[in-house]
Amino acid sequence: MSVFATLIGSKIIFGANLLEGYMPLALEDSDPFKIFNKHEDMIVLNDKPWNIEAKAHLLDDKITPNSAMFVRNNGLLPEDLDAKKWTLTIDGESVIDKTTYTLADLQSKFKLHTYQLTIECGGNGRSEFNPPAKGNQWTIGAVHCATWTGVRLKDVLEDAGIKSDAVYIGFHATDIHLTGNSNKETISRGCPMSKALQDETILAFKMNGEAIPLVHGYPLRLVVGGWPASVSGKWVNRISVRNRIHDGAKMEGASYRIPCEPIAPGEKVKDENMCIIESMPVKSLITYPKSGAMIKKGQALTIRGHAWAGDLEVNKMEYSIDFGSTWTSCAIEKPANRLAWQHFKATINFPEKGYYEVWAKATDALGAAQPMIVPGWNPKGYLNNACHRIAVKVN
Ligand SMILES: Nc1nc2c(c(=O)[nH]1)N[C@H]1C(S)=C(S)[C@@H](COP(=O)(O)O)O[C@H]1N2
Ligand SMILES: [Mo]
Repeated sequence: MSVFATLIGSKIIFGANLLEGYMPLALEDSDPFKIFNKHEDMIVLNDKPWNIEAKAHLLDDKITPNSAMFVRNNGLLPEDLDAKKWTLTIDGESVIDKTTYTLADLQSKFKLHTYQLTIECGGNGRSEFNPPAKGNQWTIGAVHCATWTGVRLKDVLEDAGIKSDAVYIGFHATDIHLTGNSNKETISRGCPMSKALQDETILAFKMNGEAIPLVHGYPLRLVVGGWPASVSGKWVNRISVRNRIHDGAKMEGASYRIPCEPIAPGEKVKDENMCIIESMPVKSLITYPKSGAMIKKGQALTIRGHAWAGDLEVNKMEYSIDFGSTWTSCAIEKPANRLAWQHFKATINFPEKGYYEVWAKATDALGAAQPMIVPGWNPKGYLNNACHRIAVKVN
């Protein structure tokens, strides 16, 4: 019952008397747009678990508002969630002192930091792979860059003490496995110490200046910008410092892994030849105008959007109106901080009346550019960073 209380935002008096399967009136239409405060143009891919994606034009803001943030849940929302009683435990083979903190401890003991962090689901763009890959058929909308406020994971880990053999961290969370089995974790992933100890890797209490919305990890979330969003554990109550690569749920097999060497589409790969995805590849999105824009002949069109490149910065942003034959530079801003997406714009003049596509291509600091077509097929359909395009008609 108590997940209802969390969603309604108020204790249900006499809730213990509710019959099993009874839906409180307040949630009767169980409208995800209302429950989660999402924009009505968001697309619900699945409701058990909730998976909701954005459309490009909804991501136009420099800092993504909750209303346009995609939702990716592997299990069911946590129940009996009480922030006042919430604790975070640091444990694992490679912690010196297993330590438990309340949220108040974390906030009073460590300095608060605020960063804009780009988080993209490893499966964003999966819908374009052929042969198709199973899983949520994300198009382009499983990415966001919100402002997160919290304490550095590094400060907390150093307070508990890290042994010299530490190689990885793994998060544990309180969401509920789809089977309802409380011994099973929905997802428990992590990253190497080098990423865990970066300044921008934080344990956040706030998103865009307010308490984190329930579906995005209230009351405590690990935020690891630039890496597959699956590393950014929601509802985190434990972080293990490991002396080996973390082996939690969805770390092994083909989960969030790609073939270490490229393969042919549809080819089978042995688990031992699959490598963990780390920094996400360079990518960009045109957020204005909406695909299908109509303009008048002689009218200039200013396009805008964002570009990001995992742990790297985006150095160059270009657009093409001739299906990739020639490219013209866009103006691109510096990131607000490391791991924040960068904003671009360009004003385009179209030579004559007719149908055009505007393609956008970002290049990262090491010279890697987005491919124009879907890149390396892989069994789970990760890392599609093909150029985004929009249709424009000049009348
Ligand atoms: N505890 C927990 N953390 C989680 C998940 C989850 O199911 N449970 N999903 C992960 C995945 S796969 C993604 S893509 C992001 C989605 O974050 P969002 O829903 O805030 O956009 O959360 C990650 N953290
Ligand atoms: Mo994800």
